[in-house]
Amino acid sequence: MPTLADLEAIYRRPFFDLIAESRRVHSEHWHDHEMQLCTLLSVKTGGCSEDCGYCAQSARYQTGVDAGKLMTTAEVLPIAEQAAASGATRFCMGAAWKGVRAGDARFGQVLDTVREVSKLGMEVCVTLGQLGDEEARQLREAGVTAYNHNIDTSPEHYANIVTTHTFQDRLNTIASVQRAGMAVCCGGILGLGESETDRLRMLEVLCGFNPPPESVPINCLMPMDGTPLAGQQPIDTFELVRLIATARIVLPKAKIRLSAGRTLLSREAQALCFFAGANSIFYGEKLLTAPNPEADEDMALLRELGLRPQTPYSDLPRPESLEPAHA
Ligand code: SAM
Ligand code: DTB
Ligand code: SF4
Repeated sequence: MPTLADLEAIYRRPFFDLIAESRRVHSEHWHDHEMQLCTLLSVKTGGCSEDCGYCAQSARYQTGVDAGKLMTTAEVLPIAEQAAASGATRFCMGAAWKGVRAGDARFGQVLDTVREVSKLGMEVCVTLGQLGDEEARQLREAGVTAYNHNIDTSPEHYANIVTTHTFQDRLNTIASVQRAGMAVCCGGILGLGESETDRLRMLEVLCGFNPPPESVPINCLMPMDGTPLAGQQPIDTFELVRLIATARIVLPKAKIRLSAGRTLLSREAQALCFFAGANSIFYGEKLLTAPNPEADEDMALLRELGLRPQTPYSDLPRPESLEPAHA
């Protein structure tokens, strides 16, 4: 397991040496020309009890995002079908909740939705906040492939950003997800006023997971009006590429997702991130509340770079319900 000093040494290498090495590691573990395309849907938007300082969906800040109701299965299904038809390989549903409890009617509704969406052939990811072993077991049984729960920053910086739950709460949820046998999707945000060392500490924590995360979203802060972090400056592209390259080297089997913030990056900056090892993006014109590049712009960029969408489940066990029936 790399120490912080190991991570610093990798991260600080001359830029071209760093990205040449991350590209080498990438080619050893992945099909060079594949990109995972994940579509996001906010199934329950806004009104969240938590005070995450970057988030437009916290009820504590005047962001202009109103609290919505949980979408029904019938509302979600056509959107998921459309995502599958336009080439998405993973469908990720997010809810602005502190967490979920087994037996709660709204959690039951999410389970029903997962059961239906998982029949469409895409990988199914959900991000619902904190959970325990029983909730994780039920999600797994309903057909969830991966659970997204980010640590977001270093353990040292976390309390400057969120006070309504702790870094340890995040780790506890991730441990329940792992015990249930779901893949863990866990990463963070750059641009929260953290130092480069904080970013590497975040990677150090991710490297300590057993097993390591299946996917690692790297979000660039989308500054949200009304939140405490509304005035943050965008992060430097070379710092972003260095972090992606370092993540690729130390987490060779994880999908590295260039997540929120691509609307703030040029096509060339995105290409550099892909070269350095990012092999997954959010696909579709909306994230949860924030904008994302248009789907046809992204398809054009992939074509330009000679990249193609990754087949669902190409590196994960396929659920029984999707196996071809035996005669
Ligand atoms: N409530 C759940 C939770 O906190 O895990 C799920 C939804 S939450 C919006 C999922 C993730 O989105 C956060 O952990 C954070 O990494 C990312 N995110 C939220 N707002 C963001 C922003 N303004 N810019 C970049 N990433 C953001
Ligand atoms: C993740 O790491 N990024 C996504 C997903 N997991 C759920 C969310 C990005 C949210 C960006 C801000 C917004 O849309 O409100
Ligand atoms: Fe709520 Fe999640 Fe936003 Fe935090 S990041 S305020 S927990 S929706």
